[in-house]
Amino acid sequence: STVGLDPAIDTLPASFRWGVATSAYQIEGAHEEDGRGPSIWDTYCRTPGMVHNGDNGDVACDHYHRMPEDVALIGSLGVDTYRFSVAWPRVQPGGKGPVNAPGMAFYDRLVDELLAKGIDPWVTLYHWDLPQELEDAGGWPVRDTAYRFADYSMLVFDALSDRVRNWTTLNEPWCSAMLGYYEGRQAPGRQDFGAAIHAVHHLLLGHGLATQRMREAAGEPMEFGITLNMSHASPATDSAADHDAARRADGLSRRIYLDPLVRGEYPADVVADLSARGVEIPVEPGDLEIIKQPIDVLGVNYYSSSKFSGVDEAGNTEDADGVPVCREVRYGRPVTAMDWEIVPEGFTNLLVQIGEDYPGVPMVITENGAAFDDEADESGFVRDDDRTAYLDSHIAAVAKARTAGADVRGYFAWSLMDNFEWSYGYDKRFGLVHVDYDTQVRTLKSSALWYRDTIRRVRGS
Ligand code: GBH
Repeated sequence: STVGLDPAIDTLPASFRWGVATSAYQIEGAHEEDGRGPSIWDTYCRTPGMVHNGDNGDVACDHYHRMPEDVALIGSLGVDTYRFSVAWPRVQPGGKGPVNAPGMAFYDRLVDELLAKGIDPWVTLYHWDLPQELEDAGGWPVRDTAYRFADYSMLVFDALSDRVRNWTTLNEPWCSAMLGYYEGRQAPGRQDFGAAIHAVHHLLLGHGLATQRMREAAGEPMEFGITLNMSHASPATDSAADHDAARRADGLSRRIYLDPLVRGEYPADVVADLSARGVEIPVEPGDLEIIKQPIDVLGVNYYSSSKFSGVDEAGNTEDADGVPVCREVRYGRPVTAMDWEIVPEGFTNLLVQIGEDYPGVPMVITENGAAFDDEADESGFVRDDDRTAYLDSHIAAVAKARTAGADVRGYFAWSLMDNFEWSYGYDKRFGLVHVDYDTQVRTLKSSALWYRDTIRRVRGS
């Protein structure tokens, strides 16, 4: 490849873990097979106007039927770990009750296939596909959903824990709560700030309950954790208003999760800000002890960073509802196809900041990657130097954070292959592997070859 290798990458240790990641609804398809029930994403996709081009995950990458071929593909990249999610509606079609054996059997086969290829399975229990019946009963804003999640987690744990050692409870609870219940940009598409804050607490409670029960049941040492999407929030200027906006942005996106998880308390400033908006976090006695389970590994998903201002374009510091302004301000950098700015130093700063604020919590990058406007040639090959450059600068950013003291132990590229990019449908491609959605043919992009070579080089093999 003509894209260079940032020399910082050479400081990563040979023991550093390398992987690729996917999630169930984004790749599996087979939406009605083997007793799978509907999830909030099936419903959201069928709601006109919610997903680009009216796309849905009915077929996606047809991974459910092509799993052995896909595991071979993962093997060809030379990674040591594969992060995938289990679809709750396959395991419990209605979100409760006994295991749906044919659905669970798919993950059983997947784990066996991975182990046969020498690839360590890394399970995420929830990547946004809540069984629709649980949403009909109130969804994550309702406390009972946390208990349902713990029950579901134990079904998966019982089936796979003889072979799986890496367990992530939730992927990006911020997205589930804020995009799902406040902004409405993801399933279930509600727009109620109070409901979203209730969802935050019940997601965290579900994480705590599930982790407690799995760890109790584990006969041998395993790694339990949660994955958060985070960015580095900095003030747009040195003004007090902008500093306060950055504090509020960081509070609602990062500290409202990490403080209860690691310290067993919600941040006082965030609680005060919420209460000024008439919203209380529905904490019951004992909840915070349950949420504060030891975290063996914190998953960090990073894509971009922005600055924040406490003043809007018209000079106001409050919006029409009296809510303090928190306006995103761009760095002015090149963007990806998602229109997200490319800010690798925000990644370094974020990881160093987490290491300083929450010492003793090892981290793994569970997602990092980018969508670009790929052009496949007749053979399906994509020469994606832009993606390679993104990966290069961001893996280097991780290496720099390690040098500065952050305890980061591994990196997963998002994503193994092009897939269903939620409300963007199939329009946005994040894969290291190109998928032709007409033929389902997979072709390694040049970024995949670069990633494979980089892993080899760091391992010294
Ligand atoms: C991840 O979410 C998901 O885990 C994964 O399933 C998904 O495919 C992948 O990223 C790519 O999107 O939205 O304009 O305010 C990442 C979600 C992306 C949410 C960045 C916050 C900030 C820019 N995050 N986003 S914007």
